[in-house]
Amino acid sequence: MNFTQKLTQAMQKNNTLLCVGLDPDPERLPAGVSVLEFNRKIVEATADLVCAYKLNFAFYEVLGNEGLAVLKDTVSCIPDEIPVIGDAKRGDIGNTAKAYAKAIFTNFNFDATTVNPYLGFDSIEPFIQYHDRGIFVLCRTSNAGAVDFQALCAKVEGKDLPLFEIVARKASQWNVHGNIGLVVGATYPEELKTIRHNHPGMLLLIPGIGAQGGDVESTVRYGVDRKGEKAIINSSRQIIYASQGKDFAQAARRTAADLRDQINHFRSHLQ
Ligand code: OMP
Repeated sequence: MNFTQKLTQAMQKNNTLLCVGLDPDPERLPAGVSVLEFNRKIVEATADLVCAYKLNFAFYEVLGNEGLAVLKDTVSCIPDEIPVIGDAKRGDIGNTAKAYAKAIFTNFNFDATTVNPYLGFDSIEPFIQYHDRGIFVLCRTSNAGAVDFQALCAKVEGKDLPLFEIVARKASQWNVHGNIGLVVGATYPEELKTIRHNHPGMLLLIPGIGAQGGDVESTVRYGVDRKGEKAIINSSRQIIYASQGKDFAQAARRTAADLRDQINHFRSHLQ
């Protein structure tokens, strides 16, 4: 089964677009709980509420050698039917990109990853060659600095387009194997609306809900496709730190269930 099939099955089985981000910060974990135990308990408490998990490499790399083992062990403790996104945001020359793709997809066994398109097609191609995996191209990121480059306009075929739209167009053209999606931040609803409108069939990974203040209603209204699908809505800190006490896993479950239900409420009220 390829990434898209696995994702679609998880979305349908759990009736959800929610992705929980496993971005553990040891300073915010309950006393006496290891990073791996924390992740495992969050996964056990939320696996029936999510369509995917996303693990950002930074929170594991910062732990040194042990962190990479925890990253691998966390992937192993996620049920097989739930896709796992390795959020590594790689972007480098082709030869190096080949090693990055192999590490992410074979060493760590992720179903999908995030890539930075700044270096162009040959930096993305080694990832796309893994036809059964998903590749999410950074398009319009959720942070304040997104405007520094992504909003700049350039002329394409006689038309002035913002860089994020040029990235979206290129990613659509590169999507010959059907395994490419776009990362679009929930904190930029107008841009999300434009991207969805121009690329109705594209799978979107949408972070920025919760700690970054993205609005759930506009994220759903503008982010999903006509059938209320094709969007993975990620929230990390809001869910995993819902409580920093012993009840952290139950609190994460309650917050995840609440967010899933809010998302589904707005999905059922699409015009
Ligand atoms: P929270 O803000 O805690 O929900 O975490 C958001 C997660 O999504 C982090 O892992 C970010 O690195 C990631 N992210 C963004 O926040 N904004 C983006 O534009 C892109 C990503 C990403 O690629 O996942």
